[in-house]
Amino acid sequence: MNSWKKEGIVYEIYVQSFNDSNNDGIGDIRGIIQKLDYLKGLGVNILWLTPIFESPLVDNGYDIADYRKINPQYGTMDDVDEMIEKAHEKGLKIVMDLVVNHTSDKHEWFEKSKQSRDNEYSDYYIWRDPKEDGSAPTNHGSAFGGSAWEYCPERKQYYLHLFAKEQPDLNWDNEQMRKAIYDTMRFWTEKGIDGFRMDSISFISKPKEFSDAPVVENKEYGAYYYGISNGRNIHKYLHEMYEQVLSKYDLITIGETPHTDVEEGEKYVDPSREELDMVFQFDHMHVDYGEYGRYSDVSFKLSDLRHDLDQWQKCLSWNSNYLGNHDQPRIVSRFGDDRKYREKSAEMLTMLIMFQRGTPFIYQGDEIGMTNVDFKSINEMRDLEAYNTYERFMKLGISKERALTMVNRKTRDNGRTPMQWNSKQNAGFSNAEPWIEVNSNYKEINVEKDLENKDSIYRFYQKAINLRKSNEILIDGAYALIAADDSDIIAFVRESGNQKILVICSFADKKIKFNNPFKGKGGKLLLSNYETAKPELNDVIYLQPYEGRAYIVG
Ligand code: ISL
Ligand code: CA
Repeated sequence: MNSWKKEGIVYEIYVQSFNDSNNDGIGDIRGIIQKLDYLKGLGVNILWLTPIFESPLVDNGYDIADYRKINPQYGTMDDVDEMIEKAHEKGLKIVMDLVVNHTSDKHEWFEKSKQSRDNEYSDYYIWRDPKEDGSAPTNHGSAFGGSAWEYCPERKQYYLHLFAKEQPDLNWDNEQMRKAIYDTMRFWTEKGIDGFRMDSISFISKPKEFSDAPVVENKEYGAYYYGISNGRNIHKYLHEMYEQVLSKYDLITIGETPHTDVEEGEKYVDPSREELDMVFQFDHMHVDYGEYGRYSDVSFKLSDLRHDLDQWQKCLSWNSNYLGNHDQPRIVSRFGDDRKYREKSAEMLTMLIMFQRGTPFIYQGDEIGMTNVDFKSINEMRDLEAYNTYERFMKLGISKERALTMVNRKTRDNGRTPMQWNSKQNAGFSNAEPWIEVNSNYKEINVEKDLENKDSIYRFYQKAINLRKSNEILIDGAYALIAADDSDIIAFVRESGNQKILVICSFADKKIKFNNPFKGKGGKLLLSNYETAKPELNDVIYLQPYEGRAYIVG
């Protein structure tokens, strides 16, 4: 992998919630252009934008109707060209979201495909005959709720949609369709973008014959990914994509691979196989699943989080290190403490992301410690997944109160509220009413405040980012977990040549003791989120609540 990819620090921009330049309540491309200096100042060097393409926005743009057109609510193609140019002038790379597991049902391909069984596009999607009784071909549920099959009267067949019914799945076994996707990728690459984040890529290769999935307790349907995740031709198609497109340019590629284990994960990123640079794994996103799956009132166990992260650190040639994104709750609320120790825990968490081995990913707003929202009712939420889940909970007879608690904790809307720029109207995001309400804590938590304070979370992120960028051991050094059984700590060592860096992250809300495994060797403090941390490395270390420390050992 090229050095810029290994040294890169990625910042994810959720476009509609980042910055609104024309005051219509929706973030846009010119809004990003206005903030490029802010992003450069933070120290990140790769920007990943969630989808900005033509879309009816059933799933906030992950339902694309035209891969080569910009959704007017975000701006124009000229704006995009200008953004790419200005970003490059400032040394920032641009990564686009490639959503090719499915399109929108308003995409021209689907509109034609659904018309008949024998036109040029008939085979671009996954069509199957009904069962004899007219019901859906299998019991697969969609990720967002309901069946994954939708009946189409024109063809008298069902089509598959792993997500919303407005997101029909593409048929990757169709060569013409694959070529059309590769053409689209070339189109964007010729425009000068620097990489792709590939949405739901582990789902693109479907089985020839679908079969019913086992149905577990509390579920009406079988799992949406059953027999689908990492399907029979997945690696063949990604290698083909590599040969036809990726190998011809200097691009960074990040595959989103839900329901993928380490063995399968390594296949995507093993450089000799020529597929992708890195993947987003999901094991550590499952640590707080409950009896109804993702939406739960269960808290994570540190031992699970440590185990899952460690597995991927140990087994993959290269990782993408993330704790949150636009599909997840806020990291400080989920893995830290968003009240008393909000600042300290937000800082400790970034040390974990920055100093493990792999490319670090920051989600917008995490650099100021933005928190989950206390939604008072389901009507304040915007995400279709939240609505569908709440409805499912009602059907299951769960109390309204508990249903709201579970959806509140996990709704993707937690991460989607507008970026909090300052303490003025709508947090400085827009003069108009935003498409989703601003978190009510914006007067306390905002960029302006953090920029004025030399001890802020933002300033700490800058320090951690600078260390990650300038330190060869942190970039490419080997990784090894230590203190694997500690009840409060994730600690590990990075090593290169005869130099080591010891990283200790405390998840305790109290003061705790830690025995230095490198007794008597001495060491020098590289970073801590507490001023009380001593510059030298002692044999016994006392950590403050949510303290993170890094030492150069030896
Ligand atoms: O938990 C999940 C769904 O409930 C995930 O496993 C999901 O499959 C995964 O996060 C896929 O997400 C991506 O594709 C979706 C889109 O809604 C998300 O925003 C995107 O990140 C469909 O395009
Ligand atoms: Ca706007």
